[in-house]
Amino acid sequence: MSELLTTHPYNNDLRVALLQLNRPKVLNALTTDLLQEIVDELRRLDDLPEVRCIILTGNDKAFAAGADILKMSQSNPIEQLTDKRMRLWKEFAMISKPIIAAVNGFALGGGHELAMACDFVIAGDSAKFGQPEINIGTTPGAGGTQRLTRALGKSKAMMLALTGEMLSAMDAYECNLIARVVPAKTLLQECFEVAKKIADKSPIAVKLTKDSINKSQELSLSDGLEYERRNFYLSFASADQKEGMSAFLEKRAPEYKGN
Ligand code: CO8
Repeated sequence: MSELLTTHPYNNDLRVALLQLNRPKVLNALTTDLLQEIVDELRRLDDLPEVRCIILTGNDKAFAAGADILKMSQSNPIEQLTDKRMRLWKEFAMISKPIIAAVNGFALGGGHELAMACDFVIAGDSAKFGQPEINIGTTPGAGGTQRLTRALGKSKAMMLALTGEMLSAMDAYECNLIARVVPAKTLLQECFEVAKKIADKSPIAVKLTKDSINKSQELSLSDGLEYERRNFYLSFASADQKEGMSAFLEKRAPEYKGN
């Protein structure tokens, strides 16, 4: 059976795709094969014009509890260096459609890094987030010192990564690591409502907005502002921009075609 369950469409809405990790016995621990499956599926969905937003989730107990420790324990530095895993993380970051991480239960180590690599996180109220690599004699390797520090600032990121402590969903929300906390039982439905809102927008504008915000994590403010302005200008080349503004002026709902 596949390690990745794909339900497409979600809730009979062709525009929202659900990807579900499926290694429940090991709390969705991430292997290279699973990461490859995730990336393959995301690329397929990125190419399907009807899909406007993607939800990535786990199960009630875990989004993902990290890289697979059994597999990792048998690994050596050269294997790690030559493994395709790091390329897969880069490919994950190249997906142009929005990806919402829907997190119930544990999002730890590589699992937390996977959630942070998504565009935003919505969590059930019993979710737990952390970088516990320090507990097993190693250090984060897929963004846990970089994305976490950008999200929380140095002091909180340092404390979390050095102690291996977990953050509750509410703590993660209060320090801006995640976008929303909802009752655990309604997590997917709440994510779907958010995904539908995104799906209603112009796919071109969504793509440009995602691109500009992601660039803000890497560029200086003046370079980022310049980048943003160019994406703003570019949106005016789309029929969707004409449709959006006409619909507003004509007091009707826009019909975006993604061109
Ligand atoms: N890898 C492999 N197996 C795991 C993992 C994991 N990360 N996490 C849990 N499991 C397994 C357990 O061994 C157990 O298996 P079994 O039933 O055969 O004994 C099963 O899942 C259930 O787990 P527990 O019995 O431990 O469940 P608890 O509810 O008691 O505890 C915890 C849940 C607290 C989440 C606990 O399982 C735990 O601490 N897990 C390890 C968390 C961790 O250290 N994660 C970081 C791993 S290192 C990492 O992610 C580095 C990333 C670098 C880049 C990533 C590239 C992919």
